[in-house]
Amino acid sequence: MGLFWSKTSPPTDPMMETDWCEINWGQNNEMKRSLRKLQLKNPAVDHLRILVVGPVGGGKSSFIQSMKGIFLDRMINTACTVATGGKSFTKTYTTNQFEDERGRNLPFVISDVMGLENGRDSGVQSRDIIRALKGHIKEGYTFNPVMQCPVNDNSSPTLNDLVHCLVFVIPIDNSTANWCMENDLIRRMQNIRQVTCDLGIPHVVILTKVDLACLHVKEDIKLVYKSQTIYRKAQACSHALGVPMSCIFPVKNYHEEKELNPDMDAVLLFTLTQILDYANDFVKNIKEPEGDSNDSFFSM
Ligand SMILES: Nc1nc2c(ncn2[C@@H]2O[C@H](COP(=O)(O)OP(=O)(O)O)[C@@H](O)[C@H]2O)c(=O)[nH]1
Ligand SMILES: [Mg+2]
Repeated sequence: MGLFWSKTSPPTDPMMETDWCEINWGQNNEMKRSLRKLQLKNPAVDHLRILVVGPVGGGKSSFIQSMKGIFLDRMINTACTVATGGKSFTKTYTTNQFEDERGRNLPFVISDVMGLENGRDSGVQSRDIIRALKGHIKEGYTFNPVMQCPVNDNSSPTLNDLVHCLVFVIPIDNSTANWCMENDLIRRMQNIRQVTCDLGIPHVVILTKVDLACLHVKEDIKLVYKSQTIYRKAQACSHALGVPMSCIFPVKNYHEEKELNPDMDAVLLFTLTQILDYANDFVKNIKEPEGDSNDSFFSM
């Protein structure tokens, strides 16, 4: 385990012969339309809830902001939401809603938490993430790295408060990844994944900063599923976290661009479509608890 990125090849590796995943380029409007009209598979659920977790500076907020921009069909200002230093900019449990360019709400939300950090007394505590998964953390709760969220913060969560798909956001550029992927952080993510598995909540991994990991991809995002460098990092991540390759999605977030790029949008929209499909499959089988136990949501 440990610094599993450091053994990776230089960023100018040759391309693979075939893509390890096919993206339908040029279908952005169709993908956006399907997501807007997504039929939720459980009538008691108003929206699918996605939770993003991962190391501070990994690109969680940038992923959310990129999605907002894509659906609004314009760039949005991220100066107050995206981190520039090593500390987490996001301190509260924040749920992001999405609307399209005509102001219509989309049938999903993405919740953002404080980033994971190395060391016991910094970053979000794993137990708080587990509480968030079960819907026990209220909107606006301010995370405290040295104190867990009180047990009764939200003692009677509804189906809409539960997390329907967990997304680990992991940067794969060498400079951030080397300190992000310390044993301590990997272990914490493995623990969170184990609880997610126990609860039956689907989860995926998004690999960010692919442009910094591979020069070819920086020049042409369409090569993202052809780059050997990115494929190997995805495999390393799959082994470290125990998540199958089919659930690992490399993306490039908007970070320095001044206008939208249809190929970047295609990769991001493809990824979101998969995540929401998993979330929608999950809600199909969940019911309101009958007794007092909040965990009975998960006894299917
Ligand atoms: N080059 C590049 N930079 C990115 C990408 N995603 C995020 N960033 C940058 O990484 C930094 C941290 O991002 P942020 O979204 O705040 O991370 P968070 O702490 O996980 O929410 C910011 O400076 C972003 O602009 C990406 O895909 N490529
Ligand atoms: Mg953030």
